[in-house]
Amino acid sequence: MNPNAHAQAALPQRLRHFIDGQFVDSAETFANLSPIDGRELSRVVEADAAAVDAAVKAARRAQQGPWRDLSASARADWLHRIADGIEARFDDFVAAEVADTGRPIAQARSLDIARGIANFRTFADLLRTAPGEFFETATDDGGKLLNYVTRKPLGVVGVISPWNLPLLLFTWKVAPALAMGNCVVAKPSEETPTSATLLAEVMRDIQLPAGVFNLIHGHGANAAGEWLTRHPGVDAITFTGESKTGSAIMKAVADGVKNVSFELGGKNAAVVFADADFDAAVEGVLKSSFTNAGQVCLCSERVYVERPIFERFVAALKEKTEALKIGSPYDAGTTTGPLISKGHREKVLGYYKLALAEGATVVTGGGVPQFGNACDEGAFVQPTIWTGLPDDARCVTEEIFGPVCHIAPFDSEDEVIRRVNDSAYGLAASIWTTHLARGHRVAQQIETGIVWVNAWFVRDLRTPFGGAKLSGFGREGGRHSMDFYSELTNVCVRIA
Ligand code: NAD
Ligand code: 6OD
Repeated sequence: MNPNAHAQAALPQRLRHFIDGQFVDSAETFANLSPIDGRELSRVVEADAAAVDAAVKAARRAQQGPWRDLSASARADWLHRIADGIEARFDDFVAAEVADTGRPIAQARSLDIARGIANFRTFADLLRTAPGEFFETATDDGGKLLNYVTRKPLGVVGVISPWNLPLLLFTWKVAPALAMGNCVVAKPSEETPTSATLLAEVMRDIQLPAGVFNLIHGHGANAAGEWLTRHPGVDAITFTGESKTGSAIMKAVADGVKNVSFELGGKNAAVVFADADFDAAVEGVLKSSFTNAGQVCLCSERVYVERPIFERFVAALKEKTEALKIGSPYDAGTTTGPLISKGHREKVLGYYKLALAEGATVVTGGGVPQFGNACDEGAFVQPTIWTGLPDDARCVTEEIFGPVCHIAPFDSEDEVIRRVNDSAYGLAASIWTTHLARGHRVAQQIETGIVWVNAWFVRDLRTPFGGAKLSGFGREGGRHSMDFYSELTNVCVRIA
C-alpha cells in the first residue's frame, strides 16, 4: 500500500518547459525513472537550442520591462506570494520530491519543502531590511564627498541545480536572484524534474509577470545546461553540482566573462575528540554520514576519532547504522531510501569494490539489500562503514556521494587538523568536543567554508555558505547572495 498514491496521482505525467509565462512542449523527451522501483514516473521534454534561446529572450524582455523597475518592497511581496503558493500545495511538492528521489516522506516535509518556502521568505525579508552603505570622505581642499552604493540587477541569471536536494537547492538560487531584480532561466537536474515543474505551476497560478521565471528541462553537457551557460544573453551562472562540471562551466563562461557562483563537491570530515558527549557524537555522525543515503554535499565520508574512544565509537556507530531501516519511503519507519539512480549506484558500488582492493575492513554493509519486492528493481545500497584504509586511499580522498564513511583513529589535535586539511576539497567539517576553546581553535584552522561544532547541517540562511578549493568559490546566503546577484555602483558626490 502506498499512502502517498493519491498525491502522486496529481503529479504531471508530461513535464514541460515554462517559458514566457506558458508551458511549452518539445518533440524530444526522456523518461523520469523512479529510484524506488525503476518504473517510469513521467516523460520529460528535452530542450533544444531554440527552446533555451526562447527562454533567455523572454527573461531579457521581462528584465528590461516590468521586473527591473519594481520597488524592492514589491519584489518582496512577490517572493512571499511564491512561498504562499508552495505552502498551498505542500503535499504535492512532498509527493514530487519523494517520487523523484525516494527519500523518506518526513525528510521531504521537514527539510526539502520547508526550506523551499523558507528560501523565498528569507530573501523577501532580507530585501526589506537590507541596510545601505554610506561614507563621507574629506577632500584635500577642505571639501566633503558623500559616497553611497546602489544595487542594480545583473540581468538574466542562469540557474543550474543538482538532484540531491532538488527543490531546496533550486530555490536557494532562484529566490535571491529574483529578489535582487533579475529574471531567471533555470534548469533542474534531469534526474529530478518534478518539483521545479510544480514551482512553475505556482508561478503561473500567482500570475508572476511572464518571463520573470523560466524553466527549461534537459541534460547538461552538449545540451540545455551547456547551451544556457554559453548563451550571450545570460549575464551570470549560479551552479550547484560536481566539481568537474563546475570546471567545464568555468571554461564555457570564460569568453563572456560571466559572473559565476559555484557550490561543488566535498569530501567532508567529522572529528570526534575523546572529550565529546559520546552519544551525541555517535548520533551526529550517524546523521552526517547517512542522511539522504549520504547524498548531501555536506555529508561526512571521513570520520576521525581520538584513539581512546575509537573501538567503542566504531561499535556504537555500527549498531546504530544496522538499525537504519532501508526501503521504500512509502513503508512505515523507513529511514533510508535509495540512491538517485542505478547509474549512480554503479558508481557507489564501484567504490565498495575498490575499498576491498585498497585493504578496507568492512565494519558493516558493503552490498545491495534484497527486499523480495519491487524495491529490488530500485537503486538501493547498504549503508556502509569501513576502517583500516590509509589516508591516501581513493576511497578516503574521492567524493563517493553515498551512504558510506571511513573511520580512522587519531592521536593529537595538530595531527587531525593536518589530516582533515590534506584534501583537494574544502566544503564542510563537523567537530565533536565538549572543550570550548578546542572547538573554536580547531574550527579556525580547518580549511573549509563551513565548520559545525557539536552540530551538523543546521542552517541559518543569513550566514555565508560555500566551499574552498575544489568545493567551489563565492559564498551565497544572506547579504552574500544579495552581493552576488546584484551589480554594485558607488556614487560619489561632492557635497561641500
Ligand atoms: P552534476 O554536476 O552532474 O549536475 C548538476 C547539474 O549540472 C545538472 O542540472 C546537470 O544537468 C548540469 N550539467 C551537467 N553538465 C553540465 C555542463 N557541462 N554544462 C552545464 N550544465 C551541466 O551534479 P549532480 O550529480 O547532479 O549532483 C551531485 C554533485 O553535486 C555532488 O558532487 C555534490 O557534492 C554536489 N553538490 C554540491 C553542493 C554544494 O552546496 N557545494 C550541494 C549539492 C550537491
Ligand atoms: O542549505 C543550503 O543552503 C545548501 N546549499 C545546502 C547544500 C547541501 C548539499 O547537498
